[in-house]
Amino acid sequence: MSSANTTPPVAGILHLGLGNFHRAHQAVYTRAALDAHGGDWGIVGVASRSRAVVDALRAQRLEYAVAEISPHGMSLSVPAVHSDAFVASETPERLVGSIADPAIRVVTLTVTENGYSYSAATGHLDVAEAGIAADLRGGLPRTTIGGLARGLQRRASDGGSPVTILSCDNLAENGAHTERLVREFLQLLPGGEGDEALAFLDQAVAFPSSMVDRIVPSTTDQLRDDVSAALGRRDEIPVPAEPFSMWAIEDRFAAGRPAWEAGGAVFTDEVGRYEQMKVRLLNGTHSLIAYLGALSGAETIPEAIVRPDIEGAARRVLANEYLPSIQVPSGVDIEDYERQLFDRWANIALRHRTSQVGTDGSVKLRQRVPEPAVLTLRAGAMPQQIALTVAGYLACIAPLPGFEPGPHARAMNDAARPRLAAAAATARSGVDLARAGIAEMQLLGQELAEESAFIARVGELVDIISTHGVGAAIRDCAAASEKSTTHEKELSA
Ligand code: CS2
Repeated sequence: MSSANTTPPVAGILHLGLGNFHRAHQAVYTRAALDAHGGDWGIVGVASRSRAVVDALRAQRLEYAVAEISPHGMSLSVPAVHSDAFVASETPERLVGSIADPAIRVVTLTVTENGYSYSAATGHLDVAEAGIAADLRGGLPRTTIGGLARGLQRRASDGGSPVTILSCDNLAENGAHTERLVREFLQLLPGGEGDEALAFLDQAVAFPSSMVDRIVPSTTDQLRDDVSAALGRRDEIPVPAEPFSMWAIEDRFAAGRPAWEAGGAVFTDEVGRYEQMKVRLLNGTHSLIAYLGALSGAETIPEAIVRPDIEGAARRVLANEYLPSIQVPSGVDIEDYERQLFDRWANIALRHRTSQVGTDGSVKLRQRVPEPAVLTLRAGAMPQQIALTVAGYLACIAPLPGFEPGPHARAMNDAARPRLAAAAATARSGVDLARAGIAEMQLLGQELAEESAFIARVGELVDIISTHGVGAAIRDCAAASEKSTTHEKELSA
């Protein structure tokens, strides 16, 4: 076990989103950077609302363990990189002040796809969201984007020292996306109030993109007990994580950065390619496994992927629908990458729950599904397995009357659930439900909203799942994919 010395490092990073992912990913790379090169790169961790992690961190001298879990066992490390922690909703003033603090040179974010307050339909800032509307009216910010904008306004007027805002969430072009939302917020402020900050952004603020990857489940009581026993002291907030970890970052920092490469991070101009590869191949396929798995009664991803029908669907979506939509980053052996994905999903010791991956599908699918689906449609084929993923999502979140999706689907949280459930309650068939989610609510963006054949196929699959079960829908899609591959082969023969 590696354990750092106990003096908290001096802070240079403010991190928004103190969840498990940050603590098993960026914190570990930062420990490696500090060990290799030193520097004032301690992290002030900010939780948006919950006190749980902040209280525990403070009670544990700002330390916790990362438990790397594989079928071969568990190994522990203690990153000890946090220099303080607080809750943004309790002290929004401190959030604004910290973003403005010149000692902070990098602000990192893991606030999930859900934390960016943007509209799935347009990709722009969702001004109808209550938090954004309130933040635009003034006062202390409640949203991440509002907080960033207000903090950057303060920083601009306090001397404007350069800073980098680094998104580490599973969003396409997450740097540009974050910058666009912050700018939109500032542009919407009345009377040119945001102008000074906008000029500051032009000159001294960088928003590089990054691709992050590590499967990090939720913490269980069992893990708390196991880790505490191994450490010989109580740890209330250990984080379980798979052995695999990857971080690809665009090297565009306004005021320096930690030597994260010491932990294996890759600095590259091809972050866009890494993001697409990861968000589609890993996350897109993950969603399919989660929804089909939950509907099949699987509590965890490994229990789902050992089912031959789900593994088959996962292999087909990956090879036929996601892979053709990406450009592989140079130096990545894609066959090896794919092999690793299946090994990672099969990590039975990790107990990654289908309900965790299935949560927030309304914002996650928007990132994973539309472009590959549209590309397949443009090439003249129906993206069968993507349609199946979306049908699985709808069947889990908004089951048609009389259909019981099971406890793992019921455990998925999703902000779109009430609206989708209302549509399901009056739907005459799956197509009505698919139309409500894809065309009316535009959960998958504007382009797919107009693809009536895709919507019809999703609806048909919802009906098959509801009347004959998820296995029948998987077989139906497998047969349809088989037919179109044979047809393609005949055409090219
Ligand atoms: C998962 C991701 O919950 C999900 O939607 O697909 O959290 C996934 O485990 C990580 O992105 C892996 O890096």
